[in-house]
Amino acid sequence: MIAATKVAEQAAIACYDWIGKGNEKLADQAAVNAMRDELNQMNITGTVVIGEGERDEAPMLYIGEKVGKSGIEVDIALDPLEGTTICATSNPNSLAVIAFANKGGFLHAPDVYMDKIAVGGGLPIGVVDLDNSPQNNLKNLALAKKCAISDLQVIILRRDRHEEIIAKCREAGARVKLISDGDVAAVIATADSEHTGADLYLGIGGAPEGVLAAAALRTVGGQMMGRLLFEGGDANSIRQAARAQEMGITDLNKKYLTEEMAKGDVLFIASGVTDGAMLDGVKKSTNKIIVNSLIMNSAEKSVKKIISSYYL
Ligand code: VTB
Repeated sequence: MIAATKVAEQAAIACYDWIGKGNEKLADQAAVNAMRDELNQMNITGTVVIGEGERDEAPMLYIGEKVGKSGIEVDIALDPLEGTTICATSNPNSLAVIAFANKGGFLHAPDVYMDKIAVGGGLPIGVVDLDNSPQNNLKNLALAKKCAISDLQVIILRRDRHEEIIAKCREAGARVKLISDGDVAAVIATADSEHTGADLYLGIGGAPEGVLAAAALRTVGGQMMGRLLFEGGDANSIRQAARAQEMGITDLNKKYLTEEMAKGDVLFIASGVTDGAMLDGVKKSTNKIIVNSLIMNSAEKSVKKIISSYYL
């Protein structure tokens, strides 16, 4: 587990020099290089199933890439820098993220959008549902949490496509927190709603990020639902649907539950790049660099926070 943690830590540290520098691409590249180098030090036979993109588009950490020296066979979902724009503009909640599962543990989600809903642990199964209205979800969540809807905070990506659900949540009386980017961090925040104030995540974001978020929620018994979106009817959406079918997805309209996106034993690690609700970002002093990580282990049912100092 220490080696696995170092993979995320080193990706986060590699971003340090790019925080606030306005260059998403170079920030991401630094994270990818560091994560790949560390992964290749591990005694695993790893296959990237959620990665930086298709082989011909992403030279490193592409879907299907083999990593590690050799050892136990694992599938890997990763995002070396989740929130490249956040990092480039020095805003909150960019993360280096990686998750490990047994072979076949992760949904092989193509790089399309996913409609998502997520809540943290300790709630009745099915308390919220992707197919319910925001009003009904908020009503049921308030009942389960024994609070008023006005006590609930919903996190939603600030996008035009979300205007309607934002309005509906506000009409129902909930508070809405709009974020510029980074829905993996937003979903993870629901796992610790007492501290983060995040009761519900709603909206459309990336499908690979959805699988990573599900991997995190597994440990705390959180609930997430996701449906892949192949909208538009244009050449691109048709190509994406065909690619999803190639990747083994037969029902393009399926509503995936947490365990269907990340099943079996899952180890999820996120290291903070910039300061956020759950994790502090990377800090540097004269002689050391400090990085904070969250380690969620579904087999142990444990969540650990590790602060590492690497001396320069
Ligand atoms: C989504 C979200 C990510 O980028 O992929 C978003 O899941 C991109 O959405 O967390 P748009 O195409 O609407 O800009 C993130 O916010 C950051 O990678």
